[in-house]
Amino acid sequence: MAEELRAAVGATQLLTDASVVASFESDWTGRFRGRARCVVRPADTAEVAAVMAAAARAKVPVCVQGGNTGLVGGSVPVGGAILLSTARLTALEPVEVVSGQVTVGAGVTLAALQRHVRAEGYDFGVDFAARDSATLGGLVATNAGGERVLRYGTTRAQVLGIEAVLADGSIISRLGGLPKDNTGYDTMSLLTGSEGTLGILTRLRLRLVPLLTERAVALVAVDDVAAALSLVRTVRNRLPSLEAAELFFADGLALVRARTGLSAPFAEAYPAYLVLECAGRADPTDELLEALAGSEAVRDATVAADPRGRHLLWSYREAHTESINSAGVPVKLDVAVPLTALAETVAALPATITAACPTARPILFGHLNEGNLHVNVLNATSEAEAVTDAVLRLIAAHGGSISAEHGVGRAKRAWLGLSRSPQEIAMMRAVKRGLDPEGLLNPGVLLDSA
Ligand code: FAD
Ligand code: 2HG
Ligand code: ZN
Repeated sequence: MAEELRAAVGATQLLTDASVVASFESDWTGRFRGRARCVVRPADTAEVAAVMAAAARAKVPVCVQGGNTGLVGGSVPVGGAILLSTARLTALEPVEVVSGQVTVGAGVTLAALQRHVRAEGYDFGVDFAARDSATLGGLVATNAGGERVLRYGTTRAQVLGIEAVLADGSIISRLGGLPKDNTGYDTMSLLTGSEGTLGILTRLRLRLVPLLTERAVALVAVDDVAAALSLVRTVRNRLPSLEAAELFFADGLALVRARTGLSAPFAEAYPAYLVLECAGRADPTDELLEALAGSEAVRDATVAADPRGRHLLWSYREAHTESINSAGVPVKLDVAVPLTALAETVAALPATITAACPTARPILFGHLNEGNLHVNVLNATSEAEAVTDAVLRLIAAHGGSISAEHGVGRAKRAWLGLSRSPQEIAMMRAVKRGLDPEGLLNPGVLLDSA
């Protein structure tokens, strides 16, 4: 096996030293840990295919890892799998200006893609705080959402083509970038969000959006979720340039301030806060100020249009994940409910969580317009399963999804049946069996290995 892997990627790209391999064996949050037999770092699709063919011959599982910023344990190897790192799949092809598309390697980070396409007057429709490490392969494999879904949709809406290696080592490649192409089943969409269980993504053809440099960000204090929803409705109706509406609460703000040293945004403390961002060809600041002035939901607000000021206001929101982790390893859940049930769900969550674990300290925040809540629970590691079960059942009872944007991974596999019917799960299993009959790709992620 080692000989074949060495032949596939070259001796220097097969890593077997235990201390080096160990750095690939745990996740960003510190919640998941596994074991890999080795790490391989292929340079292109052909090398990935050679690795997969060797693994298939030896019936050894392969775990795919991009930036390892995933939050559901999907990039952590188990059972002595080969860890395939996409760190060297970093080709950035020239932007095709006429179509507003680009083809990139799966290991390109989101920040590198942003720099590349912004130089040509384009932007990418998905953005979030892990941009410096998260890779495009990871974004597509998890169908990442982030902060601009309100305007541009999730990663799936940006994917126009994929090159990937299947479990038997064969290659599928469709990078032509046709926005309209209804020829049979949508295989690209199937691979999107498949969390490394159906194929290893090696190259991606992406749709770009116009680069909008005139931006205004508002940090707004509100009383509660109902007020936040009413404000977003008002702003959205008046300003089609709205692209982000992010929600957090007083306890999250306190954690962020303790971690970052940021000052209080307002003289008074409020129960809830929204970050709103508008972007266009003309400076949207006046329009945004007018919309805020016209809404009774606003208790206080501050607006910035210059890059430093905008970055500062975003920090109150984007520093949540890191600040929570610095206070302890949380039980981390990513869920969505219909907007009509959001206020009720937010009200019910703390009691539901403390009933499952009396010491628990829940921190909620999220992407308001999609009803996407990030439920982080500190001081609850010993009761992680009970807390997870209680939260996910509450979400399902409100017609929600147990997995909004981070995926199922290893973290939520056992609760899949709360959001998908037995018939749909049987269909997923049939697809997995058809494409990966030996269960070699990311076993135990999304579906159990059986
Ligand atoms: P990894 O963590 O390496 O892998 C994630 C999953 O994708 C695994 O199952 C892995 O096997 C699979 N995978 C990775 N690359 C490939 C490939 N080339 N082919 C096949 N499978 C592959 N997510 C959001 O959706 N929205 C957010 O707003 C958001 N914010 C975040 C903020 C912070 C601070 C952090 C730490 C994470 C955040 N995330 C967010 C989660 C995470 O960044 C995303 O899920 C991201 O898409 C993962 O990319 P990655 O390269 O790190 O993937
Ligand atoms: C975000 O929106 C990410 O910042 C991370 O999806 C969420 O830390 C989390 O729970
Ligand atoms: Zn998020």
